[in-house]
Amino acid sequence: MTSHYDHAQVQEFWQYVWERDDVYELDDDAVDPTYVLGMFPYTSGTLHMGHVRNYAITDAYARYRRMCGDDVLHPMGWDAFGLPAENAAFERKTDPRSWTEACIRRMREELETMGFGYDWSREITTCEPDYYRWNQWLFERFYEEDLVEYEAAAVNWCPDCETVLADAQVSETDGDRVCWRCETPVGRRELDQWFFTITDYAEELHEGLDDLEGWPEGVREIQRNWIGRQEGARITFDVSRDGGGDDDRGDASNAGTVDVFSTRPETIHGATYLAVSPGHDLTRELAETDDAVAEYVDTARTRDPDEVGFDGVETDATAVHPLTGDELPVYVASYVLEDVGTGAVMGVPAHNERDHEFAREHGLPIERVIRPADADVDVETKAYTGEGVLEGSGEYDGMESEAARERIVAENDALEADVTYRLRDWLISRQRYWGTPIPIVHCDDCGPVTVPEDELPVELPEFVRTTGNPLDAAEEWKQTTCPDCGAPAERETDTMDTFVDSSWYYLRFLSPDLADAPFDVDRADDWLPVDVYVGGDEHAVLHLLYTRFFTKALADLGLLEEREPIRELKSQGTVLYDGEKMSSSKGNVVVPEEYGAETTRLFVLSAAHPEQDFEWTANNVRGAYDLQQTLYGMAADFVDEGDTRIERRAHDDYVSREIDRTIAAATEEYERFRFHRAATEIRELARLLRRYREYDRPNGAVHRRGLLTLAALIAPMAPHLGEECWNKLRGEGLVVEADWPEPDGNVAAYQRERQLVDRTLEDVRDIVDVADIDEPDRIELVVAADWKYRAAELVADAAGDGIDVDEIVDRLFD
Ligand code: ANZ
Ligand code: ZN
Repeated sequence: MTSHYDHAQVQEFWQYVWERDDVYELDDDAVDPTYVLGMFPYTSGTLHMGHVRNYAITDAYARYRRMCGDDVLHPMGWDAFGLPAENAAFERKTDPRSWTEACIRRMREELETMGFGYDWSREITTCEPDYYRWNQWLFERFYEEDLVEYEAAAVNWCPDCETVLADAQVSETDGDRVCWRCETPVGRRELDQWFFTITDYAEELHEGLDDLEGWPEGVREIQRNWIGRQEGARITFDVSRDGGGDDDRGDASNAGTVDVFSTRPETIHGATYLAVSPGHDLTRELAETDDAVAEYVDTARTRDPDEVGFDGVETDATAVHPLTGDELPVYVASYVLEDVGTGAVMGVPAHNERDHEFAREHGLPIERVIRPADADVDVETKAYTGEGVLEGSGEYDGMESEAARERIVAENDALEADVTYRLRDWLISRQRYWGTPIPIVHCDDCGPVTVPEDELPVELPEFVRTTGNPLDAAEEWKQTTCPDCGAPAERETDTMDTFVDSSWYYLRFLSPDLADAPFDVDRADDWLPVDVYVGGDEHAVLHLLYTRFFTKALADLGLLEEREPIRELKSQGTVLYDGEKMSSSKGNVVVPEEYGAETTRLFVLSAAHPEQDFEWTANNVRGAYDLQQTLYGMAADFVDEGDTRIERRAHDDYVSREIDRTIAAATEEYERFRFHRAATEIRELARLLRRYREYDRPNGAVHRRGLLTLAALIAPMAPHLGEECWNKLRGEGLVVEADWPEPDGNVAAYQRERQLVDRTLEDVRDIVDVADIDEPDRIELVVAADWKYRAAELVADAAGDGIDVDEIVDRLFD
């Protein structure tokens, strides 16, 4: 008789028991617990398949470690600030807080349905003043440490709504960038905004990547590119102005010097012009007296920053080549980026593609100074950017470019070795409501002043519906007095980028209720870093880079010992559906009604390695469902049958050793996050145990141990099923709190023996052509003391009459 596994009832029951017994709560006194974290979800209102996979992975690992005897920290919280809540509130005539709270309730329920084992006593929600006050507090500590800057930066501006638009609020219509609400073409505007100077840590962020051995190389490479460390030289050019080109005025004024950054300083003899960005100091100076420059700067500024053309304007300034003394024209050009390097370049058209384009456009000379190995290369048509031998470079002629690169820098005062980074400072200002208010008061006399610590948090005022930033409209909230001089002053109305919230949330889980600090520093020294962090690889840069930056900054503030937040990082692959990324719009497939929530977990874990993409198919889900039914049915049958054999025979030893082998193999797979392979081991053992039972009346102790092993091994992936089987077999205790199984015997010795048997079997089959030997027969064969002889006998049997067993044995063992 088989009992049906009623998943709904089973899930509900064990979830109740776990909660009643607080099994997932971590004691604050724990010493160095294993910290397992999944990227906390944005409170969109519903879990999608990516979340389920993410959290199934962390949950399985957390449960595995717990059964291994570790204290485990496995918390959950909500990334609750951000524009979507504000938009939803605007559209649904509610407010972001109510909307977000409703989302959290629903999502928490969904997580609970899945049976994930979180320590909910540590739940955090970033939009709560209890949480975001620490964003403000940290902002102020950063401010004191000069990690905060207030500078003009361009924003998207809708002239009709008179409001700043986030990038996500800019739509593309026929190549035009328009406002998402009124479809007016979007312009650019300069506003003073707040930055974290992450670039102060560029070198450490770059260098530290080499040591992050627990991170996927792909993610490290993305960060490396993002940081964009480049070695090269800073080269100083004297620049002078010829006041309009009229000789008789004779008042050429010295405009000073311009530094350029180049990764190829050895090409300096090929420089035929100098170009500065529209935002460069020299440009500003030139624009005062040169209308053409002023006009060019105006048009360049309103343009979309992403579309780089090779337009530019020649100026009346002249640069002196520091090595040859030649005079070079100076241009203002928008392809020279203001915040890259020094915001100025020496133009080497023969060896740099962009300079080549610019030179062609403006009729500038192209002078080859590196001879490529391939004589056919013509730098008039295309820049040659490779290495080669120097020519047209005076005393450096004939040198290899790589060697000359260092030499030229070492031997000339105008050149100095330098490093630049592509990484920009982190603009944290958002002209939106639903975020952490930046704790600043603007005073006419004192400038920006930080809000005193004892006045934190600066809480958000009530939400009002407006097209612009509701904080601008909150007059009463905005008007305040200057903390320094007491004069009337206005609050900063920018809020923080939500990536600030997620940069340190992993720390808040250590002591979520702490009232006088963002986190308990002693516990942080003890519990950190995060041992395993799992999430989507779309976070390879922003979030994961900001978190690293925060950790280093906090260490420099004396709050942390660790300088890296995450030891091991796992980026989970995508769940596909008909070849596309699975999304909520594909229907409610997260929790298939007929199979139950746990089937989903088991399926996403057993389908593929966590880092691999896989296809969601009804068939494969069915496979996970069947495994559940099988394991449950086996435990139920065992209990129902009762009557078992006590005496022990040879093949019982075989099964016993197979149980040991499975434990060892599955443990290894769990260690390496290869849950899909652990599932395969489990399936195989289940198959063996079924045949064991069919073969003969099984030994009760061996059989029971096998079934308990299955319950324990499946429990991290399918905890409800694990509990149900465990409970059936033992009648007491929880599998979540059970010890991870250990082999009874010597697995290594047994492995060798098994290999030997397999090889012998093959040999036998080489001699006598028979079909595959059945598993039950093999069981007997393997466990028998005189197995070699019996192997031969068996094969002979299978092959039929006329074969002499002794002859086979002779041939096998001589
Ligand atoms: C002269 C030179 C000669 C360069 C040469 C390269 C090759 P990539 O090209 O990605 O390796 N650069 C420096 N500052 C810049 C700015 N503000 N805006 C635009 N371009 C800038 O990046 C390094 C090169 O980018 C630098 O090396 C510089 O051009 C250019 F045969 O200097 B090079
Ligand atoms: Zn003041």
